[in-house]
Amino acid sequence: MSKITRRTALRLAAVATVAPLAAHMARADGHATTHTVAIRNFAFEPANLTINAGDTVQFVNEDNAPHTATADSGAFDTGNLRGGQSASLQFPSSATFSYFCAVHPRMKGSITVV
Ligand SMILES: [Cu+2]
Repeated sequence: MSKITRRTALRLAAVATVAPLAAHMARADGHATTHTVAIRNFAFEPANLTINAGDTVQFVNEDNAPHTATADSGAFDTGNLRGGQSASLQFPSSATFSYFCAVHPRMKGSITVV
């Protein structure tokens, strides 16, 4: 084996080592999940939810009455969800959100993103 050939072989070995790591990282990103918050009997269920950054929360209105999930801070708002409608929101980074229903402000919930 010449020196050049040996160096090329080492470089190929390094690439082969990096590739599986990259694949593993891609899988780790794929762990983001979707959580469901049911809006049922004029309440959010669960009312308090903790999720990981990157996860998605799907609000599903199971009532006949319209509801919203509206952040106190204005950071998000599903808008009016009629019975049977849903809205999905992704939460990319750590934060805590208190939210309420704009139609029935006594309906309250929170999402903690860790
Ligand atoms: Cu409501």
